[in-house]
Amino acid sequence: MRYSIVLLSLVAIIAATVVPMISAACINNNLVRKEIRQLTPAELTKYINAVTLARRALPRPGPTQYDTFARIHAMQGYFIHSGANFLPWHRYYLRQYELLLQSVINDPTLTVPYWDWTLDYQNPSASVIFTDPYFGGNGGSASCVTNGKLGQWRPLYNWAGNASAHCLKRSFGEGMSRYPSPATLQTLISGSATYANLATNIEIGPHNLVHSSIGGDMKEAISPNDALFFSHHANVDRLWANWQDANPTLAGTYNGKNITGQRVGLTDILHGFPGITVSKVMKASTMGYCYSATTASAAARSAQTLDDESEEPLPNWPPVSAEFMASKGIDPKVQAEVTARINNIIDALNDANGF
Ligand SMILES: [Cu+2]
Repeated sequence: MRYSIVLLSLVAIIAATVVPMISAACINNNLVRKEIRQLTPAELTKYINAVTLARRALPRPGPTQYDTFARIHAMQGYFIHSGANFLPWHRYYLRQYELLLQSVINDPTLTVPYWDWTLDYQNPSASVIFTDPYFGGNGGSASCVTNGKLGQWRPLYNWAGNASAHCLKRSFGEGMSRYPSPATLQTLISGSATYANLATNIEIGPHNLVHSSIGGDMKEAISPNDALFFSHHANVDRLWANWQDANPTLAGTYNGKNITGQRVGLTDILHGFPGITVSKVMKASTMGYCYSATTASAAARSAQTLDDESEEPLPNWPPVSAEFMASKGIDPKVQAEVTARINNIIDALNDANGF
């Protein structure tokens, strides 16, 4: 009897130590990344202040911290897209941004809020995200964004990473009408049987769609010029973390190819981050953060008119433009193969769902 109690406690201890290793769920002391509409007014203010501070001119001449950080993405642009390393690279990059913001406001509890764009799928351009308290709206004359606490900003670098100060630009496109519903996205994610499938499904599907539909800086290699980038990518990262949670046996797997054609492995170094291997970013929990569940977001839901009864058919993702590919140095042949695959997947999902 006594023995079995000890055994039971041992099992409990093992379970308690093992579970966090495979889960990004919010347990232990992980910092919680919330949906941006779940932030309290004080939390939103803190986040905006941090971004504003990272964008302020420094006492020394030269770029702001924010500009420099955005340029990292432009410089690595070719290597970190259209391949398996897309998810780990952006996970690490996003975490470094979070640490940067923490440092400028001297608050290690700050987290980057994610933007769950599926909550806005019925009319993304009318989302509260694009209003003054958040990121500001569509660009006007010359595509310049003129409102919003995070929208009024003159980034320093252009798509090539050269100094070329300009207004922050957005130019909403027709892709705005094709954001996936929560159910559609869920089907896409849960239908991804391998890591390689998942990475492609997320990147070529909704990830590219959100970037290209917002347009302007967001559709260039210098997309982090727009603070929306980080909340968009927090959501992308959340999809990977959720998939890892839902598939414990696949959570530690990393496979597929990079854009260069190279087969990937856990010991690969993340481009531009010497010494940082993919294995170091496989678990959100060991990186110190986790994601809140969107379903807990009463505010987000109440701001929308979600109707679970009338699901829209699965969208056809728009093709990536030649201009977009050129700006990323993407080989159109490789892109065509990937696009064909995603279309097949979408078609198969449509069939399976009777649309
Ligand atoms: Cu990117």
